[in-house]
Amino acid sequence: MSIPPPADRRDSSRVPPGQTLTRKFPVLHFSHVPAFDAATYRFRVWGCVERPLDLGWAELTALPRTEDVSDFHCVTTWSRLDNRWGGIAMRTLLERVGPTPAARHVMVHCLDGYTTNVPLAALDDRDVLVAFEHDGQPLTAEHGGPVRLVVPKLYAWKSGKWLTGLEVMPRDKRGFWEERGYHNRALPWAEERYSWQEDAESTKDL
Ligand SMILES: Nc1nc2c(c(=O)[nH]1)N[C@H]1C(S)=C(S)[C@@H](COP(=O)(O)O)O[C@H]1N2
Ligand SMILES: [Mo]
Repeated sequence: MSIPPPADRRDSSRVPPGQTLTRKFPVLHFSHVPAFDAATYRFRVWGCVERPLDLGWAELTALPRTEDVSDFHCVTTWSRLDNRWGGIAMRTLLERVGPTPAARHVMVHCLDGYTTNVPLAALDDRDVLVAFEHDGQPLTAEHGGPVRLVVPKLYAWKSGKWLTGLEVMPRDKRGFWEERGYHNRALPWAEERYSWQEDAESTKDL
């Protein structure tokens, strides 16, 4: 009897083109880890929504939780499989706020001033979480703790760390990296890394 290889070496069908697997969990951000203060923290959802949210830390962390296992692909070419994220399902939040008919895109806002844009349709997926935990442990500060967004089907720069809010918009607008040469849509399976690769469809609402 032979010992089976680890899942991440066995299953190359789960690794998008141009990506390499890692079992580590690299840390990437444009600046420093921001100071988090639960006493002053607010989580807001505003813009094209019927019922805007403005929650303190205790209120946010009291919302119903779920877990989901997904793969994480960074544009710098590492992929990490089977991340078990724990947090609030984005669909739960979307039900609460009720996007209006005009809602099309979302700007993700973070404590360090980082922003990133995603189509509302990309957030409306069962693997999208407002996460507090990773692989059974509270998120470390360097990985966005205590709270980050996780959008596994897009390159990792769309998963804002130290999440503070979601601005629901009628049109599209580029976030931090999208303004600096990264692809507006960022689908790993299509290798949408850089803005020079963009087509009309991926920028149609800008
Ligand atoms: N707030 C914030 N979120 C961020 C970033 C950042 O600079 N600030 N960097 C992004 C980038 S480029 C990547 S690849 C992932 C990395 O997440 P990790 O450090 O947990 O691996 O976080 C994304 N989220
Ligand atoms: Mo990144």
